[in-house]
Parts: sequence; C-alpha cells; structure tokens
Amino acid sequence: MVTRVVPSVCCHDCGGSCPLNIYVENERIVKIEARDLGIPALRPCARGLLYHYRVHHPDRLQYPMKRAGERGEGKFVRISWDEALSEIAAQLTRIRDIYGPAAIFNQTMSGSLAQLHSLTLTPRFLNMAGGHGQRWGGASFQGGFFGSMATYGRTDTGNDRADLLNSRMIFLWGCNPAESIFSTETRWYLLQAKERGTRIVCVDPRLTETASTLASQWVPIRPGTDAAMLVAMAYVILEHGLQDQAFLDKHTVGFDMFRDYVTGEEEGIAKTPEWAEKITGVPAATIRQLALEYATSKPAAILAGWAPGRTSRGEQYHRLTATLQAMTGNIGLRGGAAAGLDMNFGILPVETTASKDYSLDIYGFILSMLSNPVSQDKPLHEYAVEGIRDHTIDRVNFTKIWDAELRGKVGGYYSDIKMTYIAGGNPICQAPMSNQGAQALKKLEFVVVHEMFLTPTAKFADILLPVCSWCERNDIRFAWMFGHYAMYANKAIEPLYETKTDLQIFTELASKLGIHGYNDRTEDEWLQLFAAQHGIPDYEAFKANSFHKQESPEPWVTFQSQIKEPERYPFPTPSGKIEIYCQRIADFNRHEALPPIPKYVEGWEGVNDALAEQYPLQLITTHPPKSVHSQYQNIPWVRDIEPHAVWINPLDAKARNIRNGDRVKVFNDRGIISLAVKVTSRIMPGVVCIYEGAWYAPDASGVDQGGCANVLIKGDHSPGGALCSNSALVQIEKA
Ligand SMILES: Nc1nc2c(c(=O)[nH]1)N[C@H]1C(S)=C(S)[C@@H](COP(=O)(O)OP(=O)(O)OC[C@H]3O[C@@H](n4cnc5c(=O)[nH]c(N)nc54)[C@H](O)[C@@H]3O)O[C@H]1N2
Ligand SMILES: Nc1nc2c(c(=O)[nH]1)N[C@H]1C(S)=C(S)[C@@H](COP(=O)(O)OP(=O)(O)OC[C@H]3O[C@@H](n4cnc5c(=O)[nH]c(N)nc54)[C@H](O)[C@@H]3O)O[C@H]1N2
Ligand code: SF4
Ligand SMILES: [Mo]
Repeated sequence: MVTRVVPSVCCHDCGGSCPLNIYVENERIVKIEARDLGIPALRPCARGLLYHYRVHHPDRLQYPMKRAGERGEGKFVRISWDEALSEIAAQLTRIRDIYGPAAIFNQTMSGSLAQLHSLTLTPRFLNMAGGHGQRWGGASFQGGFFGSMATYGRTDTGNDRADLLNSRMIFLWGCNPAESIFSTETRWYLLQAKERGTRIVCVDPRLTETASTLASQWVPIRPGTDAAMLVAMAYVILEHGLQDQAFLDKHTVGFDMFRDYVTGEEEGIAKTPEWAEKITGVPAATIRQLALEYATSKPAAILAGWAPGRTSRGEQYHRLTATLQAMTGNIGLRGGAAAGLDMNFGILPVETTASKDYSLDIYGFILSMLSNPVSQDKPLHEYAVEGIRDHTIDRVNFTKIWDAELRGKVGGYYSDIKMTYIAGGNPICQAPMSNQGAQALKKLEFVVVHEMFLTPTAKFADILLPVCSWCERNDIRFAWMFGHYAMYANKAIEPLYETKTDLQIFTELASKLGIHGYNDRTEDEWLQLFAAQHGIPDYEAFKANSFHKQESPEPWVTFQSQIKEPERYPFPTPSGKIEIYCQRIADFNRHEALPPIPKYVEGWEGVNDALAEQYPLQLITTHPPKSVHSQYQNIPWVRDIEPHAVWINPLDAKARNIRNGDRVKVFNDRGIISLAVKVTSRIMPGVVCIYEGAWYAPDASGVDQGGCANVLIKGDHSPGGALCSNSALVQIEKA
C-alpha cells in the first residue's frame, strides 16, 4: 500500500498554527503527526492530530440537500448542485427585488479562517449581488478592538511571543494559553520564562491549567470586575509615586483626568484596594502586593485575554490594561506589552503610523469583502457609540441578530430581514439566546447553510450545501501573533463525495447570477500572488516545505518606534499619542457607561444586580479546551475526556445539595439547560462555568438537554459592542 505524507498545517480557529504531516493511504487520511520543524514551540494539540476523525466522520454531509420537513426538523432530500444553486440564486434575487438587499443577512462566523478560505467570502458575494444586511461587533474580541482603537488608534498591538523572555513579571489576565492557545508558541515561551524565574500571575475566576502549571500565583476574581482591580492597582502606584511620569508626559494625553478619577478628586471616592476588594472579591492586601511588585519589576507585561472583555462593560478592562502599561512605561519596550487587543497577524511586522480600524483587515485575508452598497463604511468604533444611542443604524450588533430577524423595523432595526446566509458558523449554539435563535430561523423566508455536518444550525437550512474540510483544499495560514512565519495548508486528499469549497460554491453562484469578478483566479494563482506579496521568494519551495520563516534579528515589539521617535512615528490617534483620555469617545456620546477616560463602570448581571436575588450565581462560558467551539461535539473521544458539565465550587454545591456528577438544571429568564455537574474548588465560590460549544437539543418542554451555554446568555452588548458571554446570572437546581 502506498502511503503519501503531505506536509500541512492545522487551520482551526484557536489562534495557533501547528505544522502537521498528513498520512494518506488510498485517498484516506489514516494518521496525522506533528511535523518537526526544529522549533520546539510549534507542537500541535489533539484536535489537529485527530482531525481525520472529522474528515472521515460517518456523518459528513455528502451532497446538496433541500428541506423536506418543517424548518428546524432536520429532514432533507438530496438534490443536484445545479438545482441547489439555481434555487439560491432565484430566492436571493426574489428577496432582494421585493424587500431590498438589506433584507439579506450574513451570519457566517469562524468556520473557515485561513487566508483564502475565510469569512470574507460570504460578504464579498452578497456585496457583489447588490449588498446585504451587516453586523457590527464580533463574537471574539470587540471589547479589545474598541479599547485598542480608542487608546492606540490601532488594533495590531501584540509583540512576538519570544519577547516574553525579556519580561520580569507577566500577568495572564483572563488568559489561558495552556488550553486556549492564542498562538501555539505562547505556552512554550511562558514555560521558558517561568524556568528563568519570571513571576507569572494569573487573574481568573478559575484555577486553569495555565494557572496551575505556568503561574506562580492565582488571583481569583469575580467576572466582569477586572477594571476595578486595575484601577486600584493604579491607586497604589500613584500612592507610592511609582508611575513613570516622564513616559506619561511624553507619550500620553489625559493622564491627569485619570489620576483625579483614581484618587477621588473627581467624584470623591478614592479607588483604594479596599474599595476594589468589595467589588472584585480580591483581598486588598493582594492588590497592594501585586501593584507594588508590578510597578517595580520593569519590564513587565500584561497579556490581556479577551474573556474579561466579553462582559457588559468589557472595553473598560481593555483600556485599563493599556493605561497601566503606560503608567509603568511598559509600552514599546522589550519585555513589556501594549495590551489593548494584543494580537498581530502576518509574517512581517510593518512599522506604520496608519490607523487600522476595520476588524477583518487585521487578518490579512486574500479576498476582500468589498464595499457594501447598503451600509456605510465608517470606522467600526463609531458604530459602537452610535449603537448605544439607538440601534436604528444600518448595522445590527452581533448579539441582536436574532432579535432583529424576529422584530425587524417594528423593533427599531433598520430592516426587515428575510434571508440569512451562513457559510461557516453554528450561530444557534454560538450566538447568545439560542431559544430566540430557533424562533428567528423559523420565521425567515430563506436560510442557506454551507456545512460539513448537520449541526443544530444546519437543521434550519432550506438549502444545505456540503463543504470540504481544510484537508481537501490548499491555503495559507498565519497565527494570531507574529512568529515571522507562514504555513502552507496542502490539500491532502481530493474533496470527498460531492463536497466543494466555499470559494467554489460562491464562484459558481456568482456566475449563475451574472456577477463578474467574484473570483478570477485559481486557488493556486491566489496563493502564489499572496505569497509573493508577503515576501515569500520561492512559492514552490514554500508549498513543498509548507513553511516559510522570515528571519528577523530580534523579536518584534509593537510601538517601539513610536516610543523611540515619537515625532517621526506618531500613534495613529488624533493627538498622535496614547489616549488615556479619548476625545473621540467624548465627541460621539455622553453615555455614562462609556466614559472618555477608562473607569470601572458597574455593568448588568453582576452580584449587585437586583436579579441576583433570584439568580445568585455568575456564569462564565469559557472556550472548550478540547474542542474548537462546537466543532468536536460529535467526536465521542472529546466527550469522554472532557465530559460536558457545569463547574461549581463545593460551597455552592453543598448549599444546593448537589454532588459531583449529578444532573442539574441551570436556568434564568432566558431558558433552562440540563447537564452534569462538576464540583471543584478550581472555581471560586459564586461563579459557575459552562464551556461554550455544546450542541443545542431542546426537548418537548423546551429544556435544552444539550447543555448549550448560549441559551442563558443575554442578547445584548457592552457599550463598545462586545458579546457579553461572561455576564449572566443563573440559578442551579438538581434536575
Ligand atoms: N457563550 C459563548 N458564546 C461564544 C463564545 C464564548 O466565549 N461564549 N465565543 C465566541 C467566539 S470568540 C467565537 S469566535 C464564536 C465561534 O462561532 P462559530 O464560528 O459559529 O463556531 P464553530 O462551532 O467553530 O462553528 C463553525 C462551523 O463551521 C463548520 N466548518 C468548518 N470548516 C468549514 C468550512 O471550511 N466551510 C464551512 N462553510 N463550514 C465549515 C464547522 O463544522 C462548524 O459547524 O463563538 C462565540 N460564541
Ligand atoms: N481550546 C480552544 N482554544 C481556543 C478556542 C476554542 O474554542 N478552544 N477558541 C479560540 C477563539 S475563537 C478565541 S476568541 C479565543 C478566546 O480566548 P479567551 O478570550 O482567552 O477566552 P476564554 O477561553 O473563554 O477565557 C479565558 C479565561 O478567562 C477566564 N474568564 C472568564 N471571564 C472572566 C472575567 O470576567 N475576568 C477574568 N479575569 N477572567 C475571566 C476564564 O475562566 C478562562 O480561563 O480562544 C481561542 N482558542
Ligand atoms: S487546534 Fe490549534 S493548537 Fe491544536 S493543532 Fe490546531 S492550530 Fe494547533
Ligand atoms: Mo473567537
């Protein structure tokens, strides 16, 4: 038997990028191994190594299908590609002509995140077909995006992970790279740093694998209160005169106003560690100790995870991490960090003074989404501020799509939505308000889904199209942080059954609709062009090795030039400086929940909310360590090694007479889910955790037996537009 070994890279949406060898026998993938590039940091996890279980899963969708039963029932009949594409073209034209293009919505999410096959394919197609209803505010990092834009005018604020070796102290704030990756190299460099004696502190309501293996201190904190701890740390730094005043004077605007807020000059409340202890649950002595240690351990880095940003006032946390790094002069410095969004895509860092404010641009996707005839292309952060004034703007926030689909113009939205297009996403499970989502998808006139599997969302399709996995196509892949490398995802096998790539599908649909220019190159031509644009000299060698590393003398540190030569390299903000006070925020709005200087602003569904009487537990819905969102839910070994369960502290369990392994109901006004319970002191009292990603499976009485966390998450956003998947109050009872 001839075995072919295909060099490739894992293309999952985890922030990593891991080299793989894919073994193929008789057009079947029989094994996937780690490919040794001599870079010890780049080691894949089980999801990459077992991807063939998804590729060759017996439930793979094999041919195009058309709905047979009621919408959502999951009954389909086989049709031909030509019938399927003709029906989509006809329905799209009908709906666009009757209701206008804004009636067609794009709900594609992160199913495909390589550079060519990406989430831009859907909006590109819909824009060329006349425009579409668009969203603002994403699921992932809107809090960081907004905070970064406000403070730095830029979102690509990350440093090379290798630079962590230069830090004397590292905060992993709501950040769990041992399990949620964030660039494959992160945990390896953290381990090296720890071995060198760097102090690593994890601030997290849970004792994660990161906290227990990489950190020297775990600081449990109430969800959504991180801003208060950061403000109190600023208080201690000021109290001891430890701020880097020269840095603040030279590189920032608005620090005086921030200082007055912190000391209590502004509103009479000094933001002492004792003040913060009541809000955060973190002992004042701990806050003091950490603040003093931080301010005297230069260079220090705060790695700002995105989970605290997914709370009802999440952008304040992101702005404060940047403000503290500025107060301690730790920006643009080896071993420091700019915080903010803390992400960086691509092979080569580019020193730019330009503002980068469109979220999809930062990924460097090959096919642009082009401009949308229906929606204005203004900077996205402006939508954030308009969005809290009212929601009659020409976009719908990610968290309110179901509501917009259900209520349309009557509900104050800009359009009545009639059709949705989902090409890579499982929004019933992954967007808030799953119960409402099921209602919304039933109400629409037409639903198209491109999928590998019959997911809870795919069940609602009118036309369901089978797509290839990333082993059945060619692509290029970057990680979320510069490692100065790109990887080539080589096609290991031909597309199985009748599957096609999303790009092929949209290309064929475009030609059915008489659209020119959707895609005028082959896969290989696009990738070759892209490689050349990114300075990869020999495309064939890149493809054969599946790897290109751009040599760089030392690890990249963002904003080094801005700090060294501020006249030549101003920050891309209106003031040219780091904006602790943001005039743009002040100009657009006077909403107290979105102040122009970063503050702790109490949000909804925290411990002081009136709802806490009825629903006393704070729910966080963390990314599943052994899955990519909802993607491994149908792989039995994942369920075996990571049984789906709600985490609860022994004190809270005892008070409810609940024992480890019991089946429980977790509920609030938005719904009820049923799942097993994991009693563990690895989560702080008062907080419970359910991993996102479980497949929604309501029973006849409406109780979700799948245990999908998004049944319980509110369909509302932070003022800056963030999904609030870590701001929800619930109660738990024995089932
Ligand atoms: N409660 C809660 N909800 C969350 C989060 C949270 O923390 N808590 N996190 C949010 C975040 S950060 C994100 S990024 C989103 C992710 O949300 P989604 O992107 O909806 O998540 P996935 O479950 O990965 O769904 C992707 C789907 O695409 C399919 N797929 C895979 N490859 C392809 C392909 O090439 N083409 C097509 N057409 N389909 C493909 C997969 O089978 C899968 O069903 O979830 C968000 N939802
Ligand atoms: N294994 C795995 N890795 C992934 C993904 C996946 O699905 N699975 N998804 C990828 C994607 S798309 C994204 S966007 C990233 C998301 O990565 P993150 O944004 O880091 O998200 P989470 O894993 O949800 O949360 C990280 C940690 O924050 C803690 N946390 C939750 N709420 C709070 C809070 O209010 N304050 C503080 N201090 N901590 C809090 C959680 O307990 C958790 O340990 O992960 C990526 N990596
Ligand atoms: S899922 Fe992420 S960490 Fe795991 S192999 Fe794939 S890219 Fe690497
Ligand atoms: Mo994400």
